[in-house]
Amino acid sequence: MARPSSTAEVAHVLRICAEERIGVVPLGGATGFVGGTRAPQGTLLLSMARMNTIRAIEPANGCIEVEAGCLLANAQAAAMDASMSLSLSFGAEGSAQIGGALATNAGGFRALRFGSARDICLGIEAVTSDGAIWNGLRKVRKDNTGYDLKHLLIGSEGTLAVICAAVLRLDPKPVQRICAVVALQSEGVTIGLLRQLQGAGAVVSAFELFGEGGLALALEDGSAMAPVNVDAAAHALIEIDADAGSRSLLEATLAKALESGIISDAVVAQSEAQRARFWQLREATTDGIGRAGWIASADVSVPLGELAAYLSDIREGLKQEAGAARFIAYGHAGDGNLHLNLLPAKGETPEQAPVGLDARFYRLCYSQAMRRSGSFSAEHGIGRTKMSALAHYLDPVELALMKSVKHALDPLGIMNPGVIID
Ligand code: 2HG
Ligand code: ZN
Repeated sequence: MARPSSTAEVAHVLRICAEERIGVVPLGGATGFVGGTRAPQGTLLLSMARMNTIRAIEPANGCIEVEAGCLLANAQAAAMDASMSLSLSFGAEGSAQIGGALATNAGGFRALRFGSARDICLGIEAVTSDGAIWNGLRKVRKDNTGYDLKHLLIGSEGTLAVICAAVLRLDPKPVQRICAVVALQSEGVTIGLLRQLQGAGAVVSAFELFGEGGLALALEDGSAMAPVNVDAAAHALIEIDADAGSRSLLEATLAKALESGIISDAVVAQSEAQRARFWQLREATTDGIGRAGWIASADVSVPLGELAAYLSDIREGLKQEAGAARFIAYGHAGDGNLHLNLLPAKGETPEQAPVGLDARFYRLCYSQAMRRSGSFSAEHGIGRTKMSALAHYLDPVELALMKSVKHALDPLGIMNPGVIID
């Protein structure tokens, strides 16, 4: 493992690796889900952990410049101290690094309003596969100077170059964040409720779905209490970025939704502590999945208008397949991204699942998402685990273009070999 402390040192390492034809696996916080930092025998792990400096925080320019190894949570805290907000947020933010978040184009909880990692990145500094340093640390919103190469590197999972530093956009800190948990009449009303809130003028920054059984799973370890009736068909966590009048606007819209029967219960957090507890429920769902162990875990996105039909098609398809296995759909429904998990029946382990059930589950989830102009890999990336799906589902012209890009930027094939494209 190499642990460089500067961009110049990264460049030095890359030059040696190019000369010696040694594969390089850039390593951030290793919080991904697709094996992108698993280093094959004979490759060099390039830990970015020592490059963790916040180089500059510039509220006037609305940006922060950080090194790749800086923890996302530390960059967020620095932004807060400057009365600004770094809008990228996800469960692993306490151990994920900025470089990895950009390399994987992380999504998370606020993509609905602010987009994914690429949408808040203004500039990057990177080292190419032959060890050249590219200074692209621009600080402006508008920049049409030819091909936007930073967007090529963002989401490339370390297969094209090493991101060493970045300029990220800061947004004004919201006056207040108001969070609610609601019990939904069905999974099918999810997007209707989101549209009602937006239509009433609420600035919705997060809209997380707990599909059938999702909230119950979060509560299974007994460490939290349900704020609303847990037996409802589905639940949602909603957060709005608020000004003075926003609370009553949210409450009035939820009251209307109660009247019409779209929701059967709603609780709006009355304190920061209660808001934090609501978010803990969201995290507890992911923890519950980890505890149960999964047979298969898909990360798809579909156009919002298709979300209800998509879920009901998947449930229908699973009726013949899944037997006693539990299906939990949850996640960032407000931006169309769902985490679909197939868990073993209670008291069983994933290994006891029928042979081939995982492959059939993926085929169902992926083909239905693609058929609806969605994505079979929404926010977790391709890594090592979804390469065959990429080869199968991607438009062949798109795949060929990707191969050309890979070859152009990494002709020796030393950048994170075996990830995304062979
Ligand atoms: C989350 O949103 C993560 O909590 C993990 O993206 C989702 O695969 C999962 O269960
Ligand atoms: Zn997620």
